[in-house]
This record gives sequence, structure tokens and C-alpha cells, in this order.
Amino acid sequence: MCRAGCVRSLTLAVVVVVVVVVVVVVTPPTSSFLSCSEHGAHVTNWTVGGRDVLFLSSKAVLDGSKAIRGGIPLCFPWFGPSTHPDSSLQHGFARVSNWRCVDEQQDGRGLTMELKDSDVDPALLAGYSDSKFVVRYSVKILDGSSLGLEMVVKNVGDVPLPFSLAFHSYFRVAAASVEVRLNATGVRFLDQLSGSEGVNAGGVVEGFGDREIDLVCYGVTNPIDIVTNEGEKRAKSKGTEGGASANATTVVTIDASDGLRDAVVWNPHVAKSKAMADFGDEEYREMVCVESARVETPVVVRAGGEWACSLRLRVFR
Ligand code: TA6
Repeated sequence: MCRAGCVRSLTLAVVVVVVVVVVVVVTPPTSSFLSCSEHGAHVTNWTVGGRDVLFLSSKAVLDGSKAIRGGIPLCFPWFGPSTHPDSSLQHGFARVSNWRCVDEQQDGRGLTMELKDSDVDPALLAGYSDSKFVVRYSVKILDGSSLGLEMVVKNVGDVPLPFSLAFHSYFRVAAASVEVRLNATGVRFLDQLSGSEGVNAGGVVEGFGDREIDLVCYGVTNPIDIVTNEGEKRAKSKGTEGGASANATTVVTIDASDGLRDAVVWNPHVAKSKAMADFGDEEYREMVCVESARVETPVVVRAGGEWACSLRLRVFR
């Protein structure tokens, strides 16, 4: 049985040896490593081909006393500030609660963690003190370049269970050369800094490194590409034509299930970076958050019902 907050590492090392023959033929990146903390069921590291896909702050607090800055925090059962008068907790209690590892794949490529209402500090439950739920979260290395995340929320109580959520993923990128392609046009968004709403005509978010960006984009149902500008030749391999600069190379594609129909895009830039004790002053240059979410219209699970969502992250280099 694992201690609270213990980190579990899943590797693909052995398989690589076997798969090298196959993988070289099919998908270039050949090895994948993942670590996950029971504190917040938090994926802290994922590497592909020996390179970090996720960003973890050098100042992240890993002793379980607060949410981990970086990796994939789970915002649940609310996103953003709490609307409950007794709670000032941002992004819900899931990321600051200790989950239990209830299953580990024999091949070491995946695990499942669970959080029940009884696992949550009652002081953090806010408007959920009458709710009875079981959340199961599975994290799997799908192949040498893909990671799969699945969440199932069961309402085991006798009152409806409303919630919003986000997979608040931090990706390690050179922020100044990144664009986030929503692969849709006329995307409605809420600017969380100004509170104003707008429409992103071309469906591309860029300008990271120039200013703080904090957008909730609604109705984003197509896969999202985090693209870096690294030159013509690679662009052809992915066929990323039209809409944005042709000489871009996709680094990560985010494929979310239908229920996750919103996407949050965030980079803290200078001032917010300095304001966060668990984040380096210059680290905004190394990351972008692209968060598959359900924010605009919360999910409501009837008593005895359940709701599921999934996410696939794929790396192309
Ligand atoms: O997802 C973007 C956001 O809501 C930003 O507004 C910013 O506050 C960020 O989350 C980080 O929140 P945290 O509570 O982890 O400091």
C-alpha cells in the first residue's frame, strides 16, 4: 500500500527494447516515462524520447501541502474561484486531496487512482457536503508518443451532482515561438483578465511571451495543436497548411472527448510569474497551459448516475 503523496513512475523502457523494431517503422519517439503523485492524482512528469512534454516548475511544492505547480493538475469539482461563500479555494479540492492508487497495470504502463467524498477534508468540501461521489482517474502510456487520461465520476448519493472541471496541463515549450491552434474558426472566448467576451476568428492563440494570456475558449470540439515554429520541412510531414504560418511544426496534439467542450489557454507572463511563490520569475518563457475543460455549462450527474471523459495527448517531433 502506498504512502500519501507517493510518486509512482511508469516506464516504457522494457517495451522499447522490444518495440524498437516496430516503433522505428511506425512512430519515431521510442521511449516514454511518466510519474504520478497520489497528492491530487497529479501527473508530474511525462517524457517522450527522453524529452519533457510537461512543464514542472523548479519551485513546485511536492510535500503535499499545496497544489503542485506544473504537470497536470485536476481542477474538480469547480474551475476558477469557488462560488461558495465559505470557500476561497481556487480550482476545487481534487488537486489538494490525497487519492488512492486502486490499480496498477501489470505492464507498468498505467494506473488508476480514486477519490471518494470521504477522502476529502470536510473543510474543503464547500457546497459538496451532501454529495456522495467516487471519482476514478486512469493514466496510461498508450504508445511511445501518446498518453491517455480517463475520468469517471459516479454519483453514489441521492442528490444531483453538478461540477465543472479542467485538466490544467502545463506543456514545456519555448513560449515565444508557440501558437495554440484550436482548429476551429469564430471561437467564442472569455478573457479572464478583463472579464470581456470576444470571438477568435482564426482559431489561433499566439503572442505568448508578450503579455499574460488567460482565455476560456468555448465550444472547442476539434483536437488542439500546440505548434512551434521550427521550419518548413517538418510542417509538410504533418500537412499543417492554411490559417496559420505554413512553417510550423506541431509538438503536441490534444484530443478530448465530447464532454470536454471548452479549452483554457494560459501563460502568466512577468507580473503573475513574480507573484507566484511556487513558480520561477522567468519560467513563463518555458510553458503554456492548454487545458481541456468543461466550464461554460457544468455537468450535472443524477443520483446513481455517472459521467465519463477522456483525453489523449500525442507528441509529434
Ligand atoms: O487556468 C488558468 C487559471 O485559471 C488562471 O487564471 C491562473 O490563475 C491559473 O489558472 C493558475 O491558478 P492557480 O490556482 O494554480 O494559481
